[in-house]
Amino acid sequence: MPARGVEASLQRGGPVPVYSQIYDVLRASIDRELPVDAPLPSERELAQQYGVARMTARKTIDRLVGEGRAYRVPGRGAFVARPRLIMRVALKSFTEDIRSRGMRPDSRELSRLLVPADDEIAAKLELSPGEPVHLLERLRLADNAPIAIERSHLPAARTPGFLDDDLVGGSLYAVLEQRYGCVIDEGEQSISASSVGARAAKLLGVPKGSAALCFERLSRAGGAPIEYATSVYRGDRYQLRVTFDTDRAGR
Ligand code: 16G
Repeated sequence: MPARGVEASLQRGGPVPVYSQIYDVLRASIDRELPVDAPLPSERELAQQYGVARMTARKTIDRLVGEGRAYRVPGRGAFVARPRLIMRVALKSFTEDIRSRGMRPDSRELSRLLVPADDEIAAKLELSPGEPVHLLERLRLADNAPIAIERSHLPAARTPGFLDDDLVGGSLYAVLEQRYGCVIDEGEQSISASSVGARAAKLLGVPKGSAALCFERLSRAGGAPIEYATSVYRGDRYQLRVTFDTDRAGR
């Protein structure tokens, strides 16, 4: 584990949030030094050692747990997890994904707003509640058929002028890269089964209650969250493709 005094090497107020820097230190320890089932520092220890709020320490551990690099035992803390098979879901944009299937992607914008982040969105984007975020909601189409409804939340501080952007070519990721210099290089995605509600059914052109896949994706650029998105995909039109890999070295 990092020696005491390491907090001096944290860069506060820089482009990489303190939370991400602590995560990097812990992850390096897990990858290089710590055996399976070794205890990780407690939230209290991390908070003291790095001079951060316990909430920040908890988020760091949460991320390691979410990635399968650590596991929690109630009342005892967090421990190094056994390496596991990882399904790599490529961080493709909708545009790239649909093109790679030989179809033509398109979008219909449903709303674009500047809103204060609620507690959940703020936590995901590592903002304080109430900080401004851009919300973009789109109906996504492939060969003119509705496929998904996507709601993207972007930190407004990193995307100034987004409300006026014309989203040339329809790709959000292209705009993030070309206009804001944010290249998405890391992310987490969870997928769950669901059914479509009345509004989504109408937009997607399917009966209410039809099967759907729900995606939740947090994407980072340069270590900091740039997009938190929730999407509902038609279960009858969309099949998820993943590549399968034994991720032993890069746990
Ligand atoms: C993907 C992402 C979505 C992102 C979009 C950007 C999922 C479930 N969602 O659809 O979060 O906003 O790509 O696509 O993978 P675009 O660059 O074509 O707008």
